[in-house]
Amino acid sequence: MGILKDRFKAKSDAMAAEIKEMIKENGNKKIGEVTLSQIYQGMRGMTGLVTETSLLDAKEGIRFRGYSIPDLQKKLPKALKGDEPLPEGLFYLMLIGELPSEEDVHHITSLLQRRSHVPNHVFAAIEALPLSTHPMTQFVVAIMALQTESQFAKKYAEGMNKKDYWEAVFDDAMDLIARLPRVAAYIYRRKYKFGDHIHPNGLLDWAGNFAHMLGYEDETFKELMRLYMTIHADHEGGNVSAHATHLVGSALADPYLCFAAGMNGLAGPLHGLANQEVIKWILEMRNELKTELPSKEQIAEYVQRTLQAGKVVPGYGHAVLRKTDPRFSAQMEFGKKHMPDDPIVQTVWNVYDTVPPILQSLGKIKNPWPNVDAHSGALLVHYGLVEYEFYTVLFGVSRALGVMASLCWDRALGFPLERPKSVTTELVKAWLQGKDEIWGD
Ligand code: HAX
Repeated sequence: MGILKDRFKAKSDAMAAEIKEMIKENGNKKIGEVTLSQIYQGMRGMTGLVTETSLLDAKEGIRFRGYSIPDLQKKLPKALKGDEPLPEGLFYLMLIGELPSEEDVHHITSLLQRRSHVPNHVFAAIEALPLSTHPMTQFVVAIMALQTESQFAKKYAEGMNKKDYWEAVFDDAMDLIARLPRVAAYIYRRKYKFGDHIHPNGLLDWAGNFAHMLGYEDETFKELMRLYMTIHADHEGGNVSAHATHLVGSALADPYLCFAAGMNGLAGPLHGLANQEVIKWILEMRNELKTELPSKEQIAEYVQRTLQAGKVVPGYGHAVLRKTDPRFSAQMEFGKKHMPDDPIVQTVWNVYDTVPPILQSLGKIKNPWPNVDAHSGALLVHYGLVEYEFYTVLFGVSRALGVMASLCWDRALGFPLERPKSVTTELVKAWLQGKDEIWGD
């Protein structure tokens, strides 16, 4: 079957048996309570999903299979002369649950290279859209056009045995991850570089080749892409893109359909689109104040104006985290190492000094600290990637690693259709009056 698939099969079979036993023994044990405010307010803090690939702690931030971002930077294989982890290694870690060797990572790089062919009709579908179409819309259209290639959809139509679902999902997941950089680079070069496309370089790693196809040959930009693709890959299961991918997958929609659903969620400004909103907000502030490097006083005043206009300060706050996002910190370290004097990066740091106390003073915000999106755009602008409407596509390419690894696990563990119960406010009111029996079954 192939080394990676064999290993995944062995791991997931063992895990499936363990879970079956665990449910048999403990299936009726309560894992938490659900409050009325939780069902009205976005199910915050409600445990309702199992996701193996990563886990978020409110104070500590993300851990991938137990490893923090600094751990990944130390322990995952790197490109030749590089310092940042290769995202292929993170994918291996999320899929198999163990750190990969250099050889494992090279194996994934070459697997992805071999599977990266994008059929012409996908480019034709992109070309059919007006140039003005938002890059995320182009991205989703391209993913949907790629769905013609789904092994899962084909085999399901032929009557595949449910024991084989995981394998077809695995194949689609690998193909999709392999193809996304080419699709994303095509969208970028079409919209912003007069359609002057760049051929893939088969000698490069997945993220390095993506940087190359985007048209950025600077070695440190390639390093940034490796870091970027690693830190954006996964954020446990409840965030909108991961949850949407998982939910749609539970109906046995194929991985292309699932990923397109996840990307539609990522395109929302409270989720992934926040990365474009941050840089737009900073550029508008600089324009309005007519300075490249606004002072902290000027930033504070601009923040107040944003809030008074009934808008959020993009890049700040989080539904789970209660401290500075370690993904923000990793990017800040990158900035300090490679571009400490760049005014846009310094502005991000000045905003970091200014915003949290202001948000805190409002008294309603649970987390006044920056998230991943507060920093990413400034690093890209430094290298000349200024077309901020494209930023969420970069996020999306990375997010495929996590949500596709999870989808493989979902099918290997035989997770069923996801279908929580909903109620009406009328029913809630009756329940508050003690008419318990009307909850029904
Ligand atoms: N600026 C202004 N107000 C904010 C705020 C911010 N950055 N963050 C939260 N608030 C407000 C909320 O809008 C809410 O106000 P109302 O009660 O008037 O509706 C109140 O503070 C309480 O919100 P919360 O409980 O602290 O936050 P939520 O869990 O509801 O929402 C969000 C979390 C990330 C959506 C929120 O903090 C936000 O809108 N942030 C700005 C957008 C952003 O950066 N999104 C990216 C998040 C990370 C991510 O997914 N990246 O892809």
